[in-house]
Amino acid sequence: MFGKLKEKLKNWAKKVSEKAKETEEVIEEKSAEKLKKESKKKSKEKKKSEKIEKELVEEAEEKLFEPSTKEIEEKEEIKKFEATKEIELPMEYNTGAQKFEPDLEKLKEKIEEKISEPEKSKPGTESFFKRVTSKISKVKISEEMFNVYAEELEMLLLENNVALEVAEKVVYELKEKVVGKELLKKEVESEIQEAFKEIIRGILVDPFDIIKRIKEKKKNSKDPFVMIFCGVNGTGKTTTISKIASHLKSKGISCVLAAGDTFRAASIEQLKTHGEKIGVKVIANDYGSDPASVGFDAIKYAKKNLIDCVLIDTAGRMHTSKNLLKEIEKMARVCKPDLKIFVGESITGNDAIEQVKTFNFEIGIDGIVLTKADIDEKGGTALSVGYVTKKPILYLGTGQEYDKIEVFNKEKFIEKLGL
Ligand SMILES: Nc1nc2c(ncn2[C@@H]2O[C@H](COP(=O)(O)OP(=O)(O)OP(=O)(O)O)[C@@H](O)[C@H]2O)c(=O)[nH]1
Ligand SMILES: [Mg+2]
Repeated sequence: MFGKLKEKLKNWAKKVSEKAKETEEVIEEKSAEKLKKESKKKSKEKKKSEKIEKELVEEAEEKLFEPSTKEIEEKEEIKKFEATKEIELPMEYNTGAQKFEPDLEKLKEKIEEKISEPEKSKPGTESFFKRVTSKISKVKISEEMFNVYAEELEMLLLENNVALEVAEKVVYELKEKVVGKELLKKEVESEIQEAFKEIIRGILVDPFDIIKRIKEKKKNSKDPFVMIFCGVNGTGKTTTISKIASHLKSKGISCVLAAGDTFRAASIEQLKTHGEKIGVKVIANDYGSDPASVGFDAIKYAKKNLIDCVLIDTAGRMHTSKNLLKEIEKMARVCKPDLKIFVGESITGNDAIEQVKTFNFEIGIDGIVLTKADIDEKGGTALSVGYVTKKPILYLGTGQEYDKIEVFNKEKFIEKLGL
């Protein structure tokens, strides 16, 4: 399920992360190289200026008390004074006086030695290269680099049934999240995946709990909870109704099914067969009769028999057929359903997006069931169908059997995408 999108997103994140590492390494190495060169140049300049300074001092010593040398001399004196503090006083034995006396010659030598020692690196400067090296393990994804791969990302999303507006949103938000951000090298790929996760979380609409809604209605009213299912031909409406009724029954919620497809041959028998198999009553009328009245009859039956929930089947209709859309709008007016649920196929891609948009525009849907997710390799429809309508996916159909239905869960979906 959804394997293609999962694989493609993973590969893309890996590729971008590898590229980011490569590119940034070169940049950092370059800058390290540059810094080394600069530092060499500076130390050369420093040595040169020290040499000049020394010459100046010597010159100044020759020109004693000249005002121009005064400062240099003072500095030199301070240096000497500081050096004497660190030097142990050398002693020599004066045989004449028969005692040890300070060896002034040696002291002078030692002072000279001390002050000509190279200056120790100041705090902050010694960790400089260390800082550069630590920077090497961090990378930044540049805007230019991201743009190169953005088109590829958009294409792979579109190829995997993600609607254009959703693909554009993913690319835009990912750019906002990763471009220019300093990332640890080893974390680039996971950071991209984390960003994907967050974006997808924002795109998917939070589903509501149908069972909770049914129970709430039951608490406050004697009327049953009514759901009407619509969609184009063959998407799995009848099968989904049976699956949901079976699921509700297992949760202690009683149901009745309304055979509202009075148009397609054998549709009534099909629903009756399902009803028998799951042990749920089916209300039906003749073929060609008004589907709204079948729904109405089923609601009446539920009220009379204190049944919690009515699920109304409808004939498949193309989203391009205005007349048939009017018919379902009439059914909605008569039956006043608590939920109008669109049933679409996960595998249909962009067509499913167009269908759901039209049904939503014409009758205002409340939620979506995406069927055949078990045979959907791509996964993009599930990502987009809610976003374009701002309505939640409530269930995923994952097979032909009655138990092959999953309550839609955002986090599980993200997990299925391998993120
Ligand atoms: N693999 C798979 N097949 C499904 C799923 N849901 C439904 N089907 C199959 O899809 C086919 C059509 O299902 P129906 O329930 O008759 O579809 P429908 O929307 O009621 O069709 P019409 O009434 O003709 O518009 C059947 O063969 C179902 O078994 C699903 O989640 N996974
Ligand atoms: Mg049907």
